[in-house]
Amino acid sequence: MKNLSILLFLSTTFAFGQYNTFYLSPSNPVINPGQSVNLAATGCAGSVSWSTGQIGTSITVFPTVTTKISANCSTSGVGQSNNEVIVEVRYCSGSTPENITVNSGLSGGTHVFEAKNSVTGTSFINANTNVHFKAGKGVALNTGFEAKPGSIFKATIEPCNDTSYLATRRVANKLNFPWEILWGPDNFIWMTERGGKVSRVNPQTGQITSLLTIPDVLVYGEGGLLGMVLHPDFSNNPYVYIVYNYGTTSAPEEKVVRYTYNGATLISPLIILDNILGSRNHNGSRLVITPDLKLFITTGDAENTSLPQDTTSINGKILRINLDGTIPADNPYAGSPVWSIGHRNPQGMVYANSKLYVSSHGASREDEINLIQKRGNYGWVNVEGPCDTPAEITFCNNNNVILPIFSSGGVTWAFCGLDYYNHSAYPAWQNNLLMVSLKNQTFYSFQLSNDGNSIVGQPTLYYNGQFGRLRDIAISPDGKVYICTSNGGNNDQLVEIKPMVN
Ligand SMILES: [Ca+2]
Ligand SMILES: [Ca+2]
Ligand SMILES: [Ca+2]
Repeated sequence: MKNLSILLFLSTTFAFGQYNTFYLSPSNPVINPGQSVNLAATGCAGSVSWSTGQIGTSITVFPTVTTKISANCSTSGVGQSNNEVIVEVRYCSGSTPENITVNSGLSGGTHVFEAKNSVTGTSFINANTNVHFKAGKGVALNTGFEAKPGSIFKATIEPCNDTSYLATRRVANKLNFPWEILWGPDNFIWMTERGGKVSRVNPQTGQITSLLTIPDVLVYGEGGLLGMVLHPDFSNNPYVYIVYNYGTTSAPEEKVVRYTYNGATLISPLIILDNILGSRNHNGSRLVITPDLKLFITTGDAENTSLPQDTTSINGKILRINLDGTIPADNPYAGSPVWSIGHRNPQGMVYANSKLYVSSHGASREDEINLIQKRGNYGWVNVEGPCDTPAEITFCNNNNVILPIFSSGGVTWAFCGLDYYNHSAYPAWQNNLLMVSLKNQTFYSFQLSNDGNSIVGQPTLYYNGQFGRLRDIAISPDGKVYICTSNGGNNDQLVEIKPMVN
C-alpha cells in the first residue's frame, strides 16, 4: 500500500441549536503520514449524519480536491447542524489508479477499505461499527454516510513513496470566469472576473474583497475584463493595469487602462492604450511588466487573419509600451507598440530568466509556447507550429519565422495561463514553465533547459479533467501554486496546490 493521504480539519465555528449542543472531536486534527484520526460527534442524543452543505444526502470527496463535510445531529427527527469537516486529499505522483466501491449497510466490527486511487460507494454505518478508509490519491464517499452513536469514521494516512507531493485545497468557489489571478505584494491574490469585477482574495480564508466592477466592460463571447498586472513598485506606485473589451458587439474594441489602488477601491482610470480591435473570440490580453518597466500586452487576431502579418496593425501581436502608454524609443517599428508579429490568440505570458515566454491557442492544432524576440515573426496565419508543409517551408524561408519551443502537434489543448516556477518547495518544478489549458482541462509542467531557451522532453500532466477548464495560474513567494477554473455558471473555483514533503 502506497500513496495514501488524507488530511482532515475541523472548522472552529460551531453552531448551537435549539435542542442540544454537539461537537466534533478531535477539533482541528493535523494528520501526518503514518498517523490516523477518528472522527466522532459528541453530545448528540440522537443520530449523526455526515453530509455536504445543506443537502445532507451525498458526500463526494474528489481526489486532490478539498471537500467540506458537515455533520448533522438529529434528535427526535429534528436536525441540528452544522459543524464542518474539511477533507483535504493529497496527490501523489506515480500512483496507479485502482478504485473500490464500498457497499451500504455496514454493521458491526471494523471494516477497512484500501485502494490506490479512491474508495467510492455508499456507506451506512450502524451502531458500534467502525469504517476505515485508506486510499492513495483520494477517497470518494457517496451518499448518506450516517454514523450511528458509537460509530467511528477513520481515515488513515500512509506515506507516499514520493519525497515530495502535492496537496490541493479549494480556496474559493462560486466565482464566475476568473481570468487573471496574480499574487499581490499584500499577500492577497488579485483576481479579475470576465464580467468586470476586480477583487482581492485572502488565500487562507478564501474571503473575497471586491475592489471595483469596471463600468464599461463589454462582455461578449470570450471577451470582457481579462488581463491584469500590478506595478512592480506597488507601495510607491499603486497602479493596477487591466485590459478589457469595450464598445459594442458590432464593433468590439479592447483597451488597457491604469487604475490607482487607494487601499479600498480602484480610482482615477487612465487610458494607456485603446482602439485595439476586439472580437467575440481571439482577444489575447495577458499583461506583463518587465524589470525595466516596460508593459507587454498580447493581442489576438480578432478573428481577422489579415492582421497578424500586417506590421501596421496592433492585432495578432505582442506589444511593448512604457507604463504611461508612450512608445519606447528602442521598439523595432518606430512609433509603434509592435514588438513581435504573427500571433493568433496568445493567452499566457510570463517573464523569467530575462526572457519572455508566451502561450497561444492554435486553430484546431499546434497550440504553441514561444520565446519572444524583438521583431520576431511567429508565423500565423501562414504557419502553424513547425514549418513542415511545402507552403510553410517557403514562407518560413522568406520571413525568418521563429519556431515554437513547444507545439501540441495535431491536436489543440487550448493553452492558456502561463507562469514560471523555480522554488525549492517543489524541486521537480525548478526552472519549469507551468501552464493550464481550457479544452483538455489539464495543469502542465514543462522543464526548461538550463539556458531557458528550450523545453526539455514532454510536459508532465496533472489533474486532467478534475477541475474542468483551467484559465490561469499564480504562484506565492513560498512556492504554492494557485489555479482558477473557467467553467462559468457562478461555480468557478480557485484551487491551491501546495507542495509538501514527507
Ligand atoms: Ca496569473
Ligand atoms: Ca507559430
Ligand atoms: Ca506546421
